[in-house]
Amino acid sequence: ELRYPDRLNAAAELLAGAGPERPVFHTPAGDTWTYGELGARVDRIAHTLTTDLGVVPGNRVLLRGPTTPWLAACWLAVLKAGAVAVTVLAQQRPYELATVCELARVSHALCDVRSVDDLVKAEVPGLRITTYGGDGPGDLLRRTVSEGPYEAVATAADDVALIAFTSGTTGRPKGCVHFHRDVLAIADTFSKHVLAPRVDDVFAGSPPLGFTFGLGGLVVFPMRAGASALLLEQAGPKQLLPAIAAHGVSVLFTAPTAYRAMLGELNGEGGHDVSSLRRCVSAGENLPAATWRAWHERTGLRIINGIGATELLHIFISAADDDIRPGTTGVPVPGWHARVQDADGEPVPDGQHGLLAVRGPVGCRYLADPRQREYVRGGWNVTGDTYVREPDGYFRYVARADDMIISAGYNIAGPEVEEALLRHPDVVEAAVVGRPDEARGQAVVAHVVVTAGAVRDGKTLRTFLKSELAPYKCPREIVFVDALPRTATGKLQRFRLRTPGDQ
Ligand code: 3SK
Repeated sequence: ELRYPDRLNAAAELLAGAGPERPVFHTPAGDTWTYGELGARVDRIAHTLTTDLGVVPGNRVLLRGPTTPWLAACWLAVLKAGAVAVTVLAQQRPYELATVCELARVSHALCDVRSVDDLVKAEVPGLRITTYGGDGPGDLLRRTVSEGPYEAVATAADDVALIAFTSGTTGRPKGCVHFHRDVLAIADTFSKHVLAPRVDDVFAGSPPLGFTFGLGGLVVFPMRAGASALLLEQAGPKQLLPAIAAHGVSVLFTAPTAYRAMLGELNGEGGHDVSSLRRCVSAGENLPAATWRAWHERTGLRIINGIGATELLHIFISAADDDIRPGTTGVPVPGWHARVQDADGEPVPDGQHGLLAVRGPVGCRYLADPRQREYVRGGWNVTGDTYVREPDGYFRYVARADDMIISAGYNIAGPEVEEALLRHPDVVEAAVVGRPDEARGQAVVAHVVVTAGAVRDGKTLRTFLKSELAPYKCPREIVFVDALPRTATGKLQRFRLRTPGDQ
């Protein structure tokens, strides 16, 4: 069982992870920040927050920007000042940002100057926005009036540190509330026992810091181990592969789609040196055994598959080294318990499909949302995934139990895309589903009914959606239909839309 002192500030703990001369962050341009430099910058930002911007413990501060050391420094400073970091993805659009700010009652924002336009357009009443420069502190430090060390606010271990947003199945984003102790618990369970990081490890990967997969893998885990991370603003397979060789990356975090794309590159003419890698983590969607085998054959590396959730902050089922069984997710991470149960919460026998239920050091706490009652049942977190526990105790993924679309590692709620479509004056009905897609796992497909006489123009609708939604949520295909398939009682039959030509 994990035990933490009653007073615990996660940022102060992470900053104390290594001596001041040790490297903590690297950039693709070749800059390196040491723990000492990071600590000094975090202190200056924390001074700015409290002295200049009037932030007090408990205030919610939105963080927005591409993955850079400055974004990580802002996150640490918010926690060090006892405030609550509210994280969003850099691609989120004004409507989505306004919703998040309203739900989390955000008072301040620290925003990369390159991502500020949409936040301004969100027109959040009373929001105080401070920008930092793309590759420097910008306004953030120019405003600083106090210098010198900043004493971390003596937060309680179960004071709120982070509200991480995830798309809900009904389209209304859900804020997942996490404590200071939760931030350390993900490092002291999955990272410590499965990754077993070393001080000279260099972490890198594709998930952004606005996604807890990335926040854990690129900031919390390396810092808890006194190691370092390469922070990449552009982290597609084409950028990851050369960066691995150039920076000696040893621990890689990405999604199955990226492993498949990297295999394509590795098997192509250019070739890349990936010999520095010793750990490869895959999460965000199910990792097919074929991808695992192809990667192993090409690189000799055994991918660490894992299932995590924003609700539970990071990975809770996984396996390491020789314990890895391709085609399964693994076993509960030390500190976690898992079982497969039926809709009434009764455990089902091994070998049978059911709902995955887990409990451990981090629990789901939705911010003022009745969906809490569906996720946490009888003390178990019911993740919405259908799983089988094999007789040898390994957990095997079957499917999502609800209508979430998982495309290229992103969780997308069909109803959220439908809501955006319905904001277009010509759209009368919309149904958005995920269709099997070789490259992405699933592709977002929208079925749309337009008003009589309106032009069936997919291009116009797509342009409209781009201003309403993050690009990864925008449908790959828009199908115009006369009517949506419904039951006699008027309920939408989504399953009939998932196979092309079935509607
Ligand atoms: O949502 C996920 O799939 C996930 C995976 C790993 C770690 C964290 C998260 C949220």
